[in-house]
Amino acid sequence: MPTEAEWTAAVDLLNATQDALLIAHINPDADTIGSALALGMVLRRRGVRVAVSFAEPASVPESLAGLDTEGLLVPPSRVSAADLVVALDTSSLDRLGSLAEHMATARATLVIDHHVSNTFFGTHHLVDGSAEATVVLVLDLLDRLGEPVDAAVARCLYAGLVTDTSGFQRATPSTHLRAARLVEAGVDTASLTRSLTGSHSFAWLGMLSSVLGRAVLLPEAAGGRGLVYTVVRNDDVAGIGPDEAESVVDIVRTAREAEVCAVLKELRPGQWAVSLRAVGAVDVREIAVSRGGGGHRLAAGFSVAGTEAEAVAEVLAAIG
Ligand SMILES: [Mn+2]
Repeated sequence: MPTEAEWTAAVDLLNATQDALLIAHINPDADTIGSALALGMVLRRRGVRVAVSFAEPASVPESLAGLDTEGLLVPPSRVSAADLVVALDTSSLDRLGSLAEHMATARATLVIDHHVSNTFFGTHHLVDGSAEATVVLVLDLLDRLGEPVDAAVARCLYAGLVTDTSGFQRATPSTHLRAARLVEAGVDTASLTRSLTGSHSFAWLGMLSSVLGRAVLLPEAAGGRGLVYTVVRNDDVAGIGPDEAESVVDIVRTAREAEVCAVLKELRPGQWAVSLRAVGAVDVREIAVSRGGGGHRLAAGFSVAGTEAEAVAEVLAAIG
């Protein structure tokens, strides 16, 4: 949890800035984009020059595009040096991709994050590994800045909250209370949740059919707790966009016979992103960290290189 001195220092930084660059992590999710846009909207209302960006991929995932109601997102090539750089939901410098260079030239850098693996790579930090989402820290920061939360800001914060808690399954009472505040501020929860996680192109159904058809259950794996895994090949997602594969893991993990779930997604030939999920006792963050990745106890990921068979073998070896 941040100390009072860290909160005060962050508030002082934001009160002093005229020029802020807010950076989300590569392959952005709703927590990092929602955090950056919410803080960006509030700073712009104060007259601060604000840009929000992320290094890759080239465009914002369709499910998140609707959060940028004020046009704050800027492509990385159009980002210029800023007085204050804020990194959101980002555990280490490499997760900023090519935008990491702006951390070196800023007068001050503030890291706002909830990953327990955070490497404290800024000049200032608001890091709480027990927070369910980075948006929780941003909301508390807005309160300390004395800024009201309007409907547009609340929408961005709610987006991070509902996704990082898997639809509030993992939310504490205080997080439910924060969510209630956001709903009171005017979030249309049904339409927002549908655009974030509840709607897909028709072609997504075909992709899902192929990918689920090759799912494998290994009841003896993960120390006898069971593993279910599948592979998303490049041609499975042809024409529907790679971020549409993000939801596969949430379906595969519903298999009752397995406490651990893995989905291998082919980013480009020979390069795989592995998403891990767990219920119960298995700490998938430990598994991911052992292979150079990271995440949280019940949701983590890492990368592997090689053919499909090699990638699967490495994942099976990592899980045990
Ligand atoms: Mn997060």
